[in-house]
Amino acid sequence: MIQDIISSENLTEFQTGILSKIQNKERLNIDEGIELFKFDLGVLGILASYLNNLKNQNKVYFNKNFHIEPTNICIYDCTFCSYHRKINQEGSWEYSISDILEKVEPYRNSEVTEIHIVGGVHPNRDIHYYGEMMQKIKEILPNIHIKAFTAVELDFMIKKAKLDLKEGLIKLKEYGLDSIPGGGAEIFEPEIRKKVCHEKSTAKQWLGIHEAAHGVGIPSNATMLYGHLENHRHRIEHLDKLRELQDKTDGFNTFIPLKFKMANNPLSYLGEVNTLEDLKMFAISRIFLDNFDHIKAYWPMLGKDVSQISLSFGVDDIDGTIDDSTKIYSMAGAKDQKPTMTTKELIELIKTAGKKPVERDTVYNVVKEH
Ligand code: V47
Ligand code: SF4
Repeated sequence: MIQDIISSENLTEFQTGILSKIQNKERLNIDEGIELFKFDLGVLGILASYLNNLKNQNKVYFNKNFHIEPTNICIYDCTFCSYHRKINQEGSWEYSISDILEKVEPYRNSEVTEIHIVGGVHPNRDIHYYGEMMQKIKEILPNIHIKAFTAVELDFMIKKAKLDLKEGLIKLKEYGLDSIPGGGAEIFEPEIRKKVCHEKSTAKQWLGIHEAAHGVGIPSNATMLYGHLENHRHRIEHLDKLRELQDKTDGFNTFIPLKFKMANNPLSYLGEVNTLEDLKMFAISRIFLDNFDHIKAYWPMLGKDVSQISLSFGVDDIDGTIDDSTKIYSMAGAKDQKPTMTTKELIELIKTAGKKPVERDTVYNVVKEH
């Protein structure tokens, strides 16, 4: 198939070399990664599907999960964020532990395997507060996997507790933290990072926290926020740093490209990139990140239709049931204002794309093949 593209397409010598490398499963360098954006979308789809098929065959993963967002009060004010508020500002919330337990209670004895907990960086909440929250959640749901706190939240709460990174992560693990979601990575390039989230943890800190987590047996996810002020080089350099860390630790479960959503934030004037760009981003992530097994399309952000199409562009995971429990994307203008999909709908979405639905747990153990 790749050979057919090489002989039929009007390609430069550089591009033909890239295709040969992909065919021989050789790693692409940064310049080659950037060049991929010039390829036709159909060609990228074929290349990404070829590589995805080698890793995951026809399988598409999903899980049964829900989110808790304990607070949207945040000390930072990232310019892409529609979600954060200051204390007592209209639209802010800060749930107490008992409020949170009330939200968890309905899932007692359910088949949900994961709870995803992220929120703003609240100035007064520390590691012990969140520790108690996790312990009490596990009293209700003893077998649940807690995937919680972006590296930015962790950075703050660990420093606030005056612990070093390793001690803080070990403490959180003792409290019940099982893995770390991918948020807070945004874009690593320092000049753009300054413009979109100038005060919060640097790229080096984000990578250092994930490396330290992997070192103490806490796996994590990785993300990249794209479609704002960055260019293609910044995106590929971001992927390159993730690929480098994955070589070192093998601790990332999945990579999730996050499309910038424009509503109600200071970067609204930028608009949003189109679906073609989204699909290219998914395919290129699959091609460039040769040491990541999974590429996730987060459906509450992309919408159900585009998530389904992304399955032909290297994606093998569409996250979970969610259960209308996240506000990050609805507040930023996502089409689905109350994101929830039943297991039946998720299975249907995957099957109608010609793929095999596989229910997984957070670390990709198979729960059930459908
Ligand atoms: O770090 C915030 C992003 C992230 C906007 O690990 C925005 O399984 C687009 O990381 N437009 C938090 N993106 C969410 C996150 C995540 C989501 C789903 C699954 C996983 C996982 C992790 O949300 C933030 C930021 O990059 N974000 N505002 C916005 N307007
Ligand atoms: Fe706070 Fe996260 Fe929003 Fe930045 S993206 S302002 S850290 S809630």
